[in-house]
Amino acid sequence: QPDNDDDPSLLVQTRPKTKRPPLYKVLLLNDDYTPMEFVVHVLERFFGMTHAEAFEIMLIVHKKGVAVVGVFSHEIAETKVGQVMDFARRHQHPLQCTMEREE
Ligand code: NFA
Repeated sequence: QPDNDDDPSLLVQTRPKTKRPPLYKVLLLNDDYTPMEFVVHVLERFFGMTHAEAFEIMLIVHKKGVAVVGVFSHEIAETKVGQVMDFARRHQHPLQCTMEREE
């Protein structure tokens, strides 16, 4: 039998690798036309926020240009982005929602 006891390339893995799947930030972007109340409604409807929470986050987006409105698995994040974009388009508002992998 070959003896690999002194080959360092075969002995480097010490920790068990239990890599978790990446998470994705869902971002809401400001624009000049979408009504504030519509954005508040979106945050209540699709992100489970109370009216007060939704109003607070809406104002952050309005003032800073963008905010993270939730962090999800890839599949859930894609669903949220799609729901917001469809809802905005159906109401003819230019509201933009995107997702970004967390570092
Ligand atoms: N800036 C928009 C307005 O003044 C409100 C808004 C907030 C739009 C957050 C998009 C996102 N009507």
